[in-house]
Amino acid sequence: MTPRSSWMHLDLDAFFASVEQKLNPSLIGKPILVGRVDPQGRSVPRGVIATCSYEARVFGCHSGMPLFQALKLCPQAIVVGGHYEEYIKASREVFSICARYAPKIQQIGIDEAFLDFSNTDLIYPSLVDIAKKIQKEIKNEVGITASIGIAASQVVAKVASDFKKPVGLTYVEKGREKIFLSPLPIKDLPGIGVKMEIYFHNLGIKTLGQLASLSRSMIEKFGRVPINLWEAANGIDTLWFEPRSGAKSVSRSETFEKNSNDLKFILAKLQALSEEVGSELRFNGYFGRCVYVTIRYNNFKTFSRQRVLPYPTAITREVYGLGETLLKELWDGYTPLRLVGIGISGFGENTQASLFNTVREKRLELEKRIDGLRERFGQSALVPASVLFLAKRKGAGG
Ligand code: TTP
Ligand code: MG
Repeated sequence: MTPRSSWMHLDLDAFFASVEQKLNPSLIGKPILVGRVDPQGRSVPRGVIATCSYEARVFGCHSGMPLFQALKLCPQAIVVGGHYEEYIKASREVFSICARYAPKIQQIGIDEAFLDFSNTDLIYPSLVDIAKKIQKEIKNEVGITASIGIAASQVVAKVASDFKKPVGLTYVEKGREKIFLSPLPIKDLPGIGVKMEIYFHNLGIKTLGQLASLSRSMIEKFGRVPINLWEAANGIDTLWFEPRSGAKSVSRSETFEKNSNDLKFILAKLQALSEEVGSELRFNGYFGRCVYVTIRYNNFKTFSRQRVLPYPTAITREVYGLGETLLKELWDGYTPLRLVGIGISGFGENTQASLFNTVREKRLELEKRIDGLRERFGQSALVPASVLFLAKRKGAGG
């Protein structure tokens, strides 16, 4: 039997927004923006939205758009706060459903994964049927929807999952890749970013078909254009998605409701953000070495500082510990801040470099157990004392 590669790419639809709709069914069918709300439930017109429901996309709203702009486009939209722990829980449930069928899963983000069905023709004569089953089980058991693309290569499967959203299912037969890609705008190909899109548009190249029809030597002359993007447009499979290459860093930041120069408040925010960063690290099995902190003053001037840990970590306490040091070095201590953020990059193996390994391993295990408890009983089940202080102040800055 000749080896046969078959990939499914699954991407959840309007993921955070769908989870919010599931948690509060009165939001179903309505335009919602996942942004921030104050303790009275009023929307906070600062910061950007993480995502929005498809009902809001009709008005032109999209991920990463400033909240005030999204509200201008769609004034009737309902703004809901993010429940990060619920997203992680839903994501785990989704990928455990995928694992019922897919022999191998390569997760590349919180809401997307490649399912490797290569050489499974004998057990699964129809991958379309399997994809339908997966979609149905996700809908029934998790209460949200997914779009799926099926193709012989990862890149085409990924483009296919995005082809008809939401609740899309697109199968691109082997040999028909080029025909499928041809009419699509070049930005639909992963790897073609905004800059390259402008570059091609200036040359009059708008579709993947136009890109594919250029000669190899012409592409080579462009120099700046990776040849494997042109090959992908031609249906030649040379693009490969490294497992977990989706994330080069994990970070969280928050714009305060009111600017604050209260160190206790700012550190409590930093701790809460570190908890989210740590939990995402552990969820994805990442270990990072380089911690960075960002602050933004009320005049929008933004500063960052980073430092490398002696060993890669996924321990919240270590991320926060270095973060606190960096924040104190970075901030002048009196000018009010508008935003604080923390992140970690430099992912590598969980090397056993320290003499205090067993202590660190135990701490990691403890934090993983806390993740599990939070997943079952909610984020507030176990809250560090400093973050509890935030709850008492109802999230307001000083
Ligand atoms: P995406 O899959 O890019 O978006 P989506 O699932 O909301 O919508 P689509 O139906 O087009 O797939 O991202 C998954 C989640 O990641 C998204 O729900 C929110 C979060 N996210 C951010 O927090 N910031 C961002 O800029 C983006 C793009 C996503
Ligand atoms: Mg998605």
